[in-house]
Amino acid sequence: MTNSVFPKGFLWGGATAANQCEGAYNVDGRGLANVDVVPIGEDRFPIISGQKKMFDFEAGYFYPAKESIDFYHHYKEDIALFGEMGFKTYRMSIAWSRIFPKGDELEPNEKGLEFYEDVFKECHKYGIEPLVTITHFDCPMYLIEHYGGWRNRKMIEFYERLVRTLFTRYKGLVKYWLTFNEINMILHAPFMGAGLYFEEGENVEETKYLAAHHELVASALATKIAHEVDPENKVGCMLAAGQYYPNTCNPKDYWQAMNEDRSNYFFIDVQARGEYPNYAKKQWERDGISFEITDEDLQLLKENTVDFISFSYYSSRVASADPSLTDKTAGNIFDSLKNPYLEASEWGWQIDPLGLRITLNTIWDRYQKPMFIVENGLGAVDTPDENGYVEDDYRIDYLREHVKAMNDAINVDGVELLGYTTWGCIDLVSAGTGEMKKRYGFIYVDRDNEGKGTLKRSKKKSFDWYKQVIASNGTELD
Ligand code: P53
Repeated sequence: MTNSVFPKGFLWGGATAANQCEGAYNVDGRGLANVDVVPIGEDRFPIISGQKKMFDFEAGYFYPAKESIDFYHHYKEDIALFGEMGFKTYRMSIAWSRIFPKGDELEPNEKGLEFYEDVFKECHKYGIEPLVTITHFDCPMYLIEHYGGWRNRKMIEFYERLVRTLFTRYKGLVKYWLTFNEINMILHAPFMGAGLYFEEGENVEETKYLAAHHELVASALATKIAHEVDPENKVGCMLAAGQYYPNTCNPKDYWQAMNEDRSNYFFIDVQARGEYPNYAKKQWERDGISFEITDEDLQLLKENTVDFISFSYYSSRVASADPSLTDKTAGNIFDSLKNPYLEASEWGWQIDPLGLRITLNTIWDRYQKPMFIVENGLGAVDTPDENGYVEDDYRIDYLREHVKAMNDAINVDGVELLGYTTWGCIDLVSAGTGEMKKRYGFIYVDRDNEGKGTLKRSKKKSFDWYKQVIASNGTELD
């Protein structure tokens, strides 16, 4: 590592998502959302991937998002702790169904708007700049039941109404916005990413790309409106990133890795460059995929590219052209072979700090737009003492190595990076598994997988470590 100098004004902070922390699923007029009705347990994956239908709560299941860590009623206490750590930014998301409970109303729910206004004001008290994900896997259930989710073009109109409301109401309070969390998730967990449940006989691939097109147009439209409402607004796209490595130097493996990467970068190619890439158009032709793309859509995409590129990074991935190789990594929504050079977390996610540097460089080379790492961290089992204190050296080690990799990418390689928000800065519900015990936080929350616990917050060892990292602007990592 060379001299550690992070840019002045580098935005250190942490990240959460509404459905994974707020709870209060039916409070103050909030409507039901897709993210509410995904239970913990073995049916979770079939449901979030649109294979099993669950449009409401059913007996015999536990739904962790209903209460989650009840950030809705604890936000003052939680933001005070973020302030104590010295956060410069806090990434959080809006629950769409708090603002428009059904999704197709003409007038917003004032109670929902007030809640986020209070949250933003609370952040500013501590000098914390909010970074707001407009949609983090959220979709009102009403829009899914009555319109079919993002497969319906009408969704663009409802989303437009949502963003116009947010940009207008929060002008001066928020300037960093992300349109869709992990937009490539639509291909892997389409019920979670786009409210898609597939009927029998439906062309799944075509529906996914149709819904993706609607999200991409909605994202461009949001970017346009954000800039019109306030030229200070900065809008980013958001990718679940992680470079694919070829399993061997066999050119066929390299080609496979390149194609896997393209299936993810496809989204950012559109959002950052403003056009559908030829490789995708050719692929659709070969697969017989076609759907309506209007001239107006193409113009919106072209004229409204994003200001910056944000992404989550947990791990790199491995691809092979040999279908007989089946030793895959566990518990991750993205397909990857195991990498024998890397250690793994308790959930089988492989740990690769250099992979973060590689990913940062690849994205920079491809787009030359400022980047923002908006998720990174280690999901682990924590064992608190009687005061709720956790000696989480494993988490500190993970984060330290990733901060070093980020430093190398900035100072050795010259990439442009705006900030870094660690995932789940306070313990929250896992998106992939619905568990509470897969913890990422600097702050421990007393709650378990069955929803038992006092919800009491306490600092882990990593709390003071991160505080020091921020205070020293990334120079003191030990
Ligand atoms: P959990 C899979 C692969 C990469 C990113 O994930 C993913 C997922 C979903 O599991 O999602 C992001 O909670 C997402 C967050 C999520 C976080 O990664 O499964 O944006 O909502 O919590 C970590 O450990």
